[in-house]
Amino acid sequence: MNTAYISIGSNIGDRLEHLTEAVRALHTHERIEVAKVSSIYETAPVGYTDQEDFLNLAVSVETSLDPYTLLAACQQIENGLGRVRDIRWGPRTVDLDILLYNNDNIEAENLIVPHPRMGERAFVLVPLLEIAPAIGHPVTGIPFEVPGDEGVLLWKKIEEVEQLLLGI
Ligand code: GSY
Repeated sequence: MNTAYISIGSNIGDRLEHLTEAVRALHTHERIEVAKVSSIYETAPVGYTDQEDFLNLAVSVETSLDPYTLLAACQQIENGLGRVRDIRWGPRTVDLDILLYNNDNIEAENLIVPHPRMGERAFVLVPLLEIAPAIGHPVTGIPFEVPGDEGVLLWKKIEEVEQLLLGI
């Protein structure tokens, strides 16, 4: 079995509903089990800033899928929830980014793991470190540290999210 960490974000329409649907879709996949969910954070947009605030969370999954098939499953969930890829870094119904897959270092055309920008993004690291506090970079072993949590506000606490999304 493999462990992967996935960052999920939404900033269009019913953001909570989109996150909920995305986590449920992962969890109901026959070869993916969502093991942990973080709190949900409301976060200021990074990159293309002229857009609405996001809701973001991180999940850990146990999966028998290889990373590329996991990526395809994530993209299928995005497409199923109506994601249209138009503006790069622009608004999105839902976005699932594979952050880490075991301790693998993957540099393929369609998949880079660890996610190349995760070390600079508080909206990724605040939720990730909540569910994996001691996690480090698979190559360097250096623990990830949040580069200041400005623009990242707690929106729904982890206990409520666990209940909502995992029924625990
Ligand atoms: O890479 C994920 C999409 N995205 C986000 C996001 O999820 N949250 C915030 N706060 N900013 C973002 N910019 C992009 S692109």
